[in-house]
Amino acid sequence: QTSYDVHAVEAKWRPVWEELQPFAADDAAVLSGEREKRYALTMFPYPSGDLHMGHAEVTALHDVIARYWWQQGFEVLNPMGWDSFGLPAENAAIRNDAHPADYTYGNIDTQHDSFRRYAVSFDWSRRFNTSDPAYYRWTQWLFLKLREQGLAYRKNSPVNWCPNDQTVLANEQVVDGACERCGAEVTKRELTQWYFRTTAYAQELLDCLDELQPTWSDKVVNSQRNWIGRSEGAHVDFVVEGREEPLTVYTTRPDTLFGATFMVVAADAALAGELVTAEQRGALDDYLVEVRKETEINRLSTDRPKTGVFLGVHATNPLTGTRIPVYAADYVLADYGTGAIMAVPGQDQRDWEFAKAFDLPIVRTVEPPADWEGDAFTGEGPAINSANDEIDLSGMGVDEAKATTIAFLERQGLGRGTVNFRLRDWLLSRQRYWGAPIPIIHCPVDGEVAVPEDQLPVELPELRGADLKPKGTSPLGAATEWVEVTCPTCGGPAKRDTDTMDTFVDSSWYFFRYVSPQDETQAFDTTLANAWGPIDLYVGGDEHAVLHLLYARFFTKALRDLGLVDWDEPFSSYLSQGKVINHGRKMSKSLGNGVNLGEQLEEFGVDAVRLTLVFASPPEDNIDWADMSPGGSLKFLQRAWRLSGDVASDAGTPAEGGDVALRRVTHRTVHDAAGLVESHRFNVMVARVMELVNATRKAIDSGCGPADPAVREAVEAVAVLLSLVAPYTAEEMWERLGHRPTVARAGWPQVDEALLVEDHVTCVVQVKGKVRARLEVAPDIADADLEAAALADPAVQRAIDGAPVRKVIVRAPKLVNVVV
Ligand code: ANZ
Repeated sequence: QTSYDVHAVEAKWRPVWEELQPFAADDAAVLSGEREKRYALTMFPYPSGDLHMGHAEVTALHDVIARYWWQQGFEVLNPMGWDSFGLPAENAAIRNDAHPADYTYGNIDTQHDSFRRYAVSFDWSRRFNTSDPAYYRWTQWLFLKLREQGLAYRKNSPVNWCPNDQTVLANEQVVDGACERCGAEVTKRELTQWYFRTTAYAQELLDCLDELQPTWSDKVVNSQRNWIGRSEGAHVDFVVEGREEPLTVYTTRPDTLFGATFMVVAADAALAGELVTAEQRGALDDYLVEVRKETEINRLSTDRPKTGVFLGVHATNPLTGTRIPVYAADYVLADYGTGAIMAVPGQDQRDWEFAKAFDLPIVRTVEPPADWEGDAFTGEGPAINSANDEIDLSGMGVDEAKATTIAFLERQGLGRGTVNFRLRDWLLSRQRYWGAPIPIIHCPVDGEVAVPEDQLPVELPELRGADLKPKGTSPLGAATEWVEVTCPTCGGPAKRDTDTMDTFVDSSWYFFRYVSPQDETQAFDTTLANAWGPIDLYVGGDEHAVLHLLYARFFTKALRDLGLVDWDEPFSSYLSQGKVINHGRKMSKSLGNGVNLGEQLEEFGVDAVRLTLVFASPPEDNIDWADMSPGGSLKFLQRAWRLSGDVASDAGTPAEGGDVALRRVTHRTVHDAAGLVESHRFNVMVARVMELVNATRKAIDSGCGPADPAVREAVEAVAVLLSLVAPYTAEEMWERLGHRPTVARAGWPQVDEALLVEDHVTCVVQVKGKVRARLEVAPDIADADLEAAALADPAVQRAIDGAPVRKVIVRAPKLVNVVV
C-alpha cells in the first residue's frame, strides 16, 4: 500500500471496532476498585437534523480527554444519548401534519450513525432518549419525589409568557426581555404554574461555586453568581396610617433610612390593591393596564421616564417621624424582595427621577464629593442629615452606618438584617405537547393528587398535526379521554394536569441515568452513581451557564437530600468550547455561510476534520472555518501514516542502543503530551506530535535510518498519541507496525525519566554588555573550560577585535561576560 485512502481506512476499521467494543464501561472494574474511574460527559444533542460542525467540534475535543483516560489505564464512562423532547419536533409536526416522534426518532438514527462514523469513543450500550416512556417515567417519579419534599409546588403569580411559542418560560429562558428560543418579546401573565424550589438551595449553590471556580470558566461561575444574586440588607417596617400590618421593605442601604422621603409599591403586586384608597383605585387600575404591556427590562431601566400613581395613603419614616406618601410604580417589581421599597432619592437614581417627576423632597444622607454635579450620589462618603435623639450616624462610612442602623432597628423592633437572593424558583410547567406530562390529577374533592407510582409513566396521548397547534393552553387538554380519570384517592371523577415539563427537567438528571440506563426498577442505581460520579469533565457551550448548568446543580443537591446519591456537585470540571464560525460570522441559514459537516467528511475524511478542529486553537476559542485547512491536516496524517510503512519490520526492540537524540524527542513528547491534555491544551499537544513526526522523518532519511530501534519506538508513540485525535489513521499505523487492534487501548507509552534530563544548556556570551554568541554546553562544564570555549568563539573574537580583555566573569553553565 503506497497511498493513503481515507475512506477505505474508515470502512475497514468501523466494523472491527463495532465488534471489539473497546469503550464499553465496566461497572465491575470500578465497583471492585480494580480500576480507577473517570466519567467524561459532553452535552447530549437535541435531535434536529444531522450532526453539524458544532457537534463535530465539541465531541472531537471531548474525545481527546476520554481516549486519553483509557490510554492512561482508567475505566472510562463516556455515554451519549438524546435530549429528544422539545419544541422543534413539535413545530415540525404541526407544519407537516405528523407526530413529533416521527421527526425525533428519524433524526436520532441519523445522528447515531454519524457519531459512529465520526468515531467518538462513546459507550453506545448506554444510549437512551429522554422522550421514551422508559426514561420519562423516572422524570415523573423524580418530580413526585421533589414534590413530597416540598421542592415542587404550584402557585399563582405573574409569569413570563412567550406570545410566539404560546407557553410560559422560566426566568432563565428570558434573555434581555426576549424568549431564549425564538427571540419574541416576552410579556407577563398571571397564571397558576408548577415550580421547583431552587431558592431552597440558593446559599449552597452560591457557596459551592468557590470550589468550582478553579476548574470552571470564570465566565460561567460569574454568571451563576450574578444570577443567584445574593445581597445583604435589611427588612424595615413602616407604619401606614389606617392600617394594622406594617409595610415592610427590602433595602440594601439601611444606612440611608433618614433620607427615605416616600415609598413605592410594585403596581402589579397584590399589596398595591390592598393599600389603595377608594378615590385612587380607578387611577391605579388605569395605570395597571399600561404596566402589563411592559417588559421587565424596560421596567428596571434607569433611562426611562418614571411613571406611577399615588395610592392615597401615608406612612411614617421610623427615624425622622416624617409623614411620607406611598406610590405604586412599575420600576418596583412584584416578585423581588417584598415588592415594596423605601425611596431614597438622594442616593438612588431611579428614586431621584421619580422624585423629580412627582415633585417629592430629596434629602442627601451621604455627602457627595465637593465637585459633585450629578443627581443621586451612590458612592461612599460620610453620613449627613442622619441623626435623631436616639441614633446618630453623622460622619460614619456606609458600612458602619449600615451596621449601626440595623442594630438600632433590631433593638427597637422596627426591622432586621436579612439576606436576599435574586434567584427565583424555577417555573417548570409548559403549555406544549412534546414533553413529560406532569403526573398530577386534580380532584374536586381531594385537590392535587399524585399519580400513584405503579401507574407511572403517565404516557402522552396520541396527538398529531393540527391538534398540537399552540393555543395558550396545553394541547393535552384536547385529549378528553386521556384527561378524564378517576381520582386515585376517592375514586370520583377527576382530571389530569395537562401541562408538560420544561425539557430542562429531562436534562437535569440524565447524567445519573447513564450509570444504569436499562434499570426498570429505579431512576438510577445509587451504588453505581456513587461509584462513577461526579463527572470528571463536562464539555459544552456557554449558553447554558445559568440554564442547564444551574438546574443540574440544583437537581444533584435535591437528589442528595433524598438520599439517592452522595455527591454535592455534578461536574467537577467544566470546559466550555468555542464555536465554529465561518468568515467571521456565526453560521446561519440567512447568511448562507453554513459549512456542511457531511461534505467536509466526504472531502477530507473523519480524521482530518477532527484534527483540524482540535489543532485550530485553544478549545475555548472560536474557530473560523474559513481560516482552516483540513487539506493540510490530511497531508500531515499521510506523513504520519507513511512513517509506519518505513519502519523496518525487523527493527529491534527500542530500548538500549537506539538513536539517543530521537529517543529523547520521543520521550519528551510523550511526557509533555500528558500534561498538555490534562490542562486542556489539546492544540499544543497536536503541535508536539507534528514535531515528533518531523524528527522521525529526519532520522529515517538522514539520521540513524529506518532500521534503528528508536524509529520504531517513535512511530509507535506517534500512533498512540494520534489515537486521541485521529483514530482511523492511528489504527492503520498500528496495524502496519505489526500490532493487533485496537491502538485505542494500547496504553500510554512508558516514559524513561533518564531521557528527559537535559544533556546540554545554552550559555549566553556577552561582550561589552551585548550578546555576541550562544554556546551549547554540558550542564556540568567547569568555569575554566567555559571561559576558554567562549573566548575561542569566532563571533566573540570579532567583537573583541583585538582589544585587551580586562576581565571575564563566568557563571557556568549559563553566562560568560567579557569586559574589554
Ligand atoms: C433603599 C435604597 C437606597 C436602595 C439606596 C438602594 C440604594 P439588590 O442589590 O439588587 O438586591 N429594591 C428592593 N426591592 C425592589 C423591587 N421589588 N423592585 C425594584 N427595586 C427594589 O437591590 C436592592 C435595592 O433595590 C433595595 O435597596 C431597593 O432600593 C431596591 F441608596 O432601598 B434600596
